[in-house]
Amino acid sequence: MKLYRTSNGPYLEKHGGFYRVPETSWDALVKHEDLHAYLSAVAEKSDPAEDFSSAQVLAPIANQEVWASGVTYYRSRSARIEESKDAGGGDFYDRVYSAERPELFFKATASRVAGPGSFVRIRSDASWSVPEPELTLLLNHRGQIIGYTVGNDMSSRDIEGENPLYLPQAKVYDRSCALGPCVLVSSEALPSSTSIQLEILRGGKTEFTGATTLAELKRKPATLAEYLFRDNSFPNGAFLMTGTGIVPPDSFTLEPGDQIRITIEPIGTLVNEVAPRG
Ligand code: DO4
Ligand code: MG
Repeated sequence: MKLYRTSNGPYLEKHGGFYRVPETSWDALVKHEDLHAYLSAVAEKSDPAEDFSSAQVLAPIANQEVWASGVTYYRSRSARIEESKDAGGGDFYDRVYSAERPELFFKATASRVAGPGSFVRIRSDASWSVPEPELTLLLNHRGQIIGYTVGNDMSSRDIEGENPLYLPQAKVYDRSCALGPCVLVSSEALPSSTSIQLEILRGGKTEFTGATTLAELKRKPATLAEYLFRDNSFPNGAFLMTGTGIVPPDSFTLEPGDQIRITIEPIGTLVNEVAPRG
């Protein structure tokens, strides 16, 4: 069951049919006692809506904060060690990969998040920018996983590599995060065979492709969520990105006009374009 936030309000997709959701407050949906049961009842009691295609699909976020996990895949650990070796930061990444406590960092508020089909940005003062395709958890105010979406943790690798303390600047800026196209509403863990695919198109041609699976994710999503909610409350719930396992080669940097396509079945494909400079 998939939940979309659109310019016409929320829609539910079930067995190929789209249904309007009577509860129009996204925060209230995230806070619902049992979202899955509520949406199942909506699909059973209502007729499919014909007007979904006329609605603009928006990022599935209202007053939730977005947080992110770091160095949860071996590929990410190796890339960070390489990029920060001149700054003497490499050891930190190795240590956090093996430590019990995960790396969690603040990523975005809703105003910084790009929805499906809209622009993401690269920083004007960065020279090495990449997308990070990440399975993203939707957590309710109790810290329970109530769904999954596709996330892009846009990152400035030169700024991050210059000094690990620059991480917030490398990670948090306008349109540095994309979420969508929907929330797969489920509290079940996704199978380890779940694949995450990244394709970057430049001038309509494939410039980079990469793939991984959740089998490569070192930490359990539920453990990441548990750490985020330790002594930290989220009255409207939160999104938690689970880290990247796909890193383009060091020679690659994003350019304005690049199209970024991230697919996680069974959620869908999140497509964004890099905004023109300025
Ligand atoms: O430690 C820096 C950030 C790592 C990250 O964003 C990732 O592994 O996905
Ligand atoms: Mg990341």
